Amino acid sequence: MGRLVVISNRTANLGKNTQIGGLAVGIVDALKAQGGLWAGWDGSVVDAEEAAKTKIQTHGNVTSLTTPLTSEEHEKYYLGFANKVLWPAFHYRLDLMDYRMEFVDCYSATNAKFAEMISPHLRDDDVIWVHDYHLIPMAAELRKRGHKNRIGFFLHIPFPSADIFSAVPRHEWLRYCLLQFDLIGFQTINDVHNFHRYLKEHSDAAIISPELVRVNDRTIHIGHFPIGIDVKQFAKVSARTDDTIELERMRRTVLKRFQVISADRLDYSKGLPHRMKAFRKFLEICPEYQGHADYLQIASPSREDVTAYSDIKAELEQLAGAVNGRFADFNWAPVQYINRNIPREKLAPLFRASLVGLVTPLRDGMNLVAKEYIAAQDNKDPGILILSKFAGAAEELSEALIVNPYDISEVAHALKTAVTMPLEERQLRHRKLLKRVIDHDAQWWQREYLHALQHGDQHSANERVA
Ligand code: GDG
Repeated sequence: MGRLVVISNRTANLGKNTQIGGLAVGIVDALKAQGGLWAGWDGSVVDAEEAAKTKIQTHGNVTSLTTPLTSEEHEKYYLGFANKVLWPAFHYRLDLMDYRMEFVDCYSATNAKFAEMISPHLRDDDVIWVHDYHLIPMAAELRKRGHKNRIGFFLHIPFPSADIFSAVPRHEWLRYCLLQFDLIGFQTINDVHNFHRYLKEHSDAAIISPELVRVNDRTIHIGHFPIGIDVKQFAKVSARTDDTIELERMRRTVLKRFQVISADRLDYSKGLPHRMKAFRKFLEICPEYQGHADYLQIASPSREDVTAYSDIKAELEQLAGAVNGRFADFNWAPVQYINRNIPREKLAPLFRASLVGLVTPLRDGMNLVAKEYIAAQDNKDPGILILSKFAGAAEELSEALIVNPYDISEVAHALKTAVTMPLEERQLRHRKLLKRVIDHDAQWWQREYLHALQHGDQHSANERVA
């Protein structure tokens, strides 16, 4: 078996023993098991001369290969085409798309720069796994440099409907690039269907079966591989701070107070203002809970250089202030809004201590917070997950209270249902949800994907698409 080569926009610091998220956990495990290379941007922005340098670091059998970006690449490739064109469009926000020709040129050139960095390090039997919308042209760039390796792509965000994708400038070129991969992996069955429909309507690719597409002399495998979390690690961290749990139990039973929690990057796709309005509506329709319901919204800063992100931040802050202004009393304020990154070891016990996990993105590839919230509960007195039907996770987590995040009143009523749900029903739902989160964890995800990539002809996961 050859080495595994992972290419992603950002790489995790392999040398640091920090708590890392599900995606990185899955990838690091796979790299360590197989030995290999992880290549990408090192996160810094420097002048042109420095940005041409490659940093190589080796940790055991894994080597990391990173490069900085120039300020032009950062602005046009990363903030520009990736985050002002592809991100909004793939999340159905064509209104926020800000397309400029120089963005796509720089996006293409930066992919070429990464390929140039990686190319001399590749061996013929390496298996290459490329991640996400930043790197759609990567297989095409590597093929140009003569590499015939198996190259797979995994899209972490939704693949939108055919109409939306065809509204992305240069979608024909993006399609050409996608079809240079050997395996295209999506999060959900819905994404796979959207991709098929787009190919049917906008290309002459032959769709042989749900999991096979043929273009000229190439065969491309398609599949869905719902990403998971490191369940054991998350459950361990969440159980660590028993004091928090005891305090919450006391709040629930003695003070009759409970907590509703949300934690997201502050991104317009996550539906934070809609959710805040739903909480306000809940306090209106259930006045008996005024003084008893605490809503904790953790919103970690994200892409603050993009206007759409600063706009959503201002809107959320205004709303949180307005809800508190209207309902707060001398000894209670309904909304606690934190616009900072909270350490992972604090996040997990907070999930565990909250009666409701409110996860209502307007669109999301998967949403790991939904799975983390379930993993953090203990079955003696588990909380309830309210989940958007537009999160990829809703395909798997059907025992959550599934809501339309645009319908403020529906979400408010789901909050009421959640806080009045009998213990036995909460336990039953939690047992079923936890099983699914455990069955499809981060390790399962990487194994399924890599199996399909390495043995393109007998990929078990793709058979589920039928
Ligand atoms: C993309 C796709 C897909 C959040 N706040 C804090 C914090 N978090 C952690 C969560 C979770 C992660 O960040 C967020 O993951 P999501 O899946 O919810 O969302 P994206 O960042 O948009 O990720 C998404 C994912 O890729 C994987 O394929 O699921 O659909 O959009 O782990 O816990 N972590 C810490 N402090 C915070 O304040 N430490």
